[in-house]
Amino acid sequence: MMDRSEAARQILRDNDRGGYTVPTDRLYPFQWNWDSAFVAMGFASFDLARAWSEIGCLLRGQWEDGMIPQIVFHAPSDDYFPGPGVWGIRRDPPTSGITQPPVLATAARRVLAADATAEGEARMAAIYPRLRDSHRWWAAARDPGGTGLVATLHPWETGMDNSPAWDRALDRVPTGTRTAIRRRDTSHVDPAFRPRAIDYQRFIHLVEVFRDAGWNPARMLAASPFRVADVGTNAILLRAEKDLLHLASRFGTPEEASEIATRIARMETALEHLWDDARGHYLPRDLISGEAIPFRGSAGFLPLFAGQARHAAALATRLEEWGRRVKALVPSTDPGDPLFEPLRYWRGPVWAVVNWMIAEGLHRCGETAMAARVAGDTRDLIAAEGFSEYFDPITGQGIGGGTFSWTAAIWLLLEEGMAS
Ligand code: 9WN
Repeated sequence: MMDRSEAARQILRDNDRGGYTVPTDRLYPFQWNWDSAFVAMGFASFDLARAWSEIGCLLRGQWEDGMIPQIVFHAPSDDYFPGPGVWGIRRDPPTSGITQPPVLATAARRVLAADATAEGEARMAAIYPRLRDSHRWWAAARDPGGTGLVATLHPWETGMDNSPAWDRALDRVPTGTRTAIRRRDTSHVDPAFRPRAIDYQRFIHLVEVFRDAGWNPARMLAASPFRVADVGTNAILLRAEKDLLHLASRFGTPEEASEIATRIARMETALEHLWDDARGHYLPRDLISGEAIPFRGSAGFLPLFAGQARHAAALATRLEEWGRRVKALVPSTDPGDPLFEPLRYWRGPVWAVVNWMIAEGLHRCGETAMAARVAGDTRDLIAAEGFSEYFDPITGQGIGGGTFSWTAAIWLLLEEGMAS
């Protein structure tokens, strides 16, 4: 039998479509933004050229204003809805018109660390301006008021699509659509494990609002009936800004470095405002009502990934509590929450990528025992069930798509151990 690490490498090779990787065959036949960032880090452990090309292919989809889209449609496929026709964006390659959590600068820094050669430096020098522009886009398009928190306009942008965190905020989104909804996901995996029909109606309604706004960032921000400050996206962006700052000292100008440092200081302060003492967790905020969303999810641990150590001990205690209710950490929803559903996509299951970021963050913030536990649980799940899309935290069963690229990548990253 092939050893698990070789199997992980084989999945990345099998999901390669010529320079970029699909998340998994058929269910997701295009290149996804944050999936590719993790995949690039995974490739960096055995194929540096391929790690760089993963990033390069994703950047082929970058818009002139700096946005890196959620999906790049490099080649046609009927296996996924909504395809390029629904987005109606005429670009080459076609893309979707929203984004996803910005892991890319963090990934690029890690790939460079693995490729400390003149060639690696040259590749990074070419990529750095693109990363700089994408972070400027986040600030200009999603935080024009300079609050230190970026807005997310679609649940797909959070990467945690149907999390209970968005239930209330989504109530404002009408369910009517002009587009016929022809889902393909439910023919690839059990519909009980996927978002519901009504979720999709709202997801597509939002796409239509943005299409009507001509994909103009200011008009989208003003018109969107869904506008939240996602803890995950903001924490990942803060971490990415720190990695970009590191890169700027070698590939950018002093002015750029100070521009990034200014944003970092603002974000560090703003992220702490999402901490809720009574609930002992970082909570997302509904930016339309201005109120905190009283939901405890796995994203609430991600400020640790950004190096926010202030509440590390409290968060480790919370994980211990959750760990008494489940077999495997970290469920995407608090297992004591009535909305917890262990099998339905982002409403309960464990995701290896989120676990890796949480473990990395715990380690970075000095909670090394809990970091080892989260990393160990992740390895055990994959060792027992294979490279599933996600896992039932109660039983450990692997669910969703099999042979998943980012799960394979995380196996390889866990092999390398935690950054010191
Ligand atoms: C929509 C590819 C993506 C992940 C997301 C995950 C899921 C897409 C979908 O799959 O989202 O972007 O159609 O369900 O929620 O995090 O990037 O793996």
